[in-house]
Amino acid sequence: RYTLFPGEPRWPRNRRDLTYAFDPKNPLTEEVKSVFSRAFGRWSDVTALNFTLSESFSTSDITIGFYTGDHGDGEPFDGVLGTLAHAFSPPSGKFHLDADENWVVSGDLDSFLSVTAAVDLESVAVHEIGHLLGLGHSSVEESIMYPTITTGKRKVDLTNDDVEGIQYLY
Ligand code: TQI
Ligand code: ZN
Repeated sequence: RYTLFPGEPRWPRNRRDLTYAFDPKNPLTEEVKSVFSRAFGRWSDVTALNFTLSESFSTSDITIGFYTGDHGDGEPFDGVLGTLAHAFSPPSGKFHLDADENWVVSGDLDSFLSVTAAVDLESVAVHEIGHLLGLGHSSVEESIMYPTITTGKRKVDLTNDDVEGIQYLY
């Protein structure tokens, strides 16, 4: 079953259009940006929420960046594997990814086979966006919010459990 954070934090009712922006300190390719767009789309498909890419990092609801090691929020990254990314509950909007991971963007099987400790970016993004929106971890093994991911595997489809959780909140 899905869980929520203590106090059930969520984005307020009058904020159904949320903006997201990428840290201009690490320029990303259009291909990488499109992975995040798809990941947001999986959640907007099942809620009244809309996510729009903004050019303004300082004023966006959700801010996304890739960082290494200690990046100033008291939760340092740890190199390859271990912590892959973290996101904070509403209304923080902070979504940080460990730049030291071997992120796989295209998602095809060959890229997993040829990359050591490959981590699928879209799978992690869908999970972290769940946290950004207020979902904790789920006990349902197939769910996006289950607290384990297998390296070299892709898990991007919301399960009924994920949908029930997000539709409870929004
Ligand atoms: N990052 C953890 C996570 O997102 C951070 C975390 C630990 C956390 N406990 C939490 C966040 C409680 C919110 C609430 O779960 S991680 C997975 C998964 C991570 C883990 O780098 O370990 C995914 C990132 F679920 F597969 F284990 C992405 Cl998909
Ligand atoms: Zn998690």
